[in-house]
Amino acid sequence: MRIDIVTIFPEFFDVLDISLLGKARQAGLIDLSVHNLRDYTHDRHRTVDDTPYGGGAGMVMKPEPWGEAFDAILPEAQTNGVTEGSPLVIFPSPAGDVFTQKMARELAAEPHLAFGCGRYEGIDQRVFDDTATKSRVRLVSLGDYVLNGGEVAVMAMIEAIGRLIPGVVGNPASLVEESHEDGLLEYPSYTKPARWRGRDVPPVLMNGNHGLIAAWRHEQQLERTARVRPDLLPAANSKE
Ligand code: 6GU
Repeated sequence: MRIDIVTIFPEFFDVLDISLLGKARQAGLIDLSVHNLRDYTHDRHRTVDDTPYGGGAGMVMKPEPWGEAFDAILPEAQTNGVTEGSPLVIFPSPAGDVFTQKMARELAAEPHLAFGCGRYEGIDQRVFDDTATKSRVRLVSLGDYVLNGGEVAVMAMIEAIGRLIPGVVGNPASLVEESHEDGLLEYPSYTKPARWRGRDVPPVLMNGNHGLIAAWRHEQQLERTARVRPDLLPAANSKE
């Protein structure tokens, strides 16, 4: 998968050199490029923002650097326009569709994602409208709270998407058994020692009966989900 990120803080993404995603990049499974939005400005101060038309607090990101950045990064979108195969451009925004494991799975199947990280009070609306004439565009939110900019949101999305790309996670079975993959929260896990600070590992996990263990784990998942996230239960019952 190819991933492009446009940001005024390219250093934010230095951590993508390490850990699982760093290995995936070295292995050629993820081709990731980070672009500095200020490289697409032409004034001495490399200005990316200005005051809002109509007034109001804060600054708005100017359209011109964004337009030039996407023209440079998405040449195929420039020529072909919006097609099935055009790159998917994602703008992190509290005004977007909420990011879920289901969305992560859909995005992991895309050959080319481009992320535009906004800062300040937002990006001039015409950037979304213009980009949408050349490529598929989606606004995506992490949830109902406010971040200062899209960088941390994009980092979270890339981590969730990247680990679903075939080959990135060494043991694909570990993807199946985690929270949200079956619509339920994960069951509790234990390792050695069998007794720690007076607490025993549940005996069912020690008896080698895999049917009983699976049933206990499923029960734990249901109990935990009902207690912590009852909103997930109807979706889990009507599984895709
Ligand atoms: Cl995707 N961006 C920003 N700036 N704030 C957010 C968000 C995204 N998701 C939740 N809050």
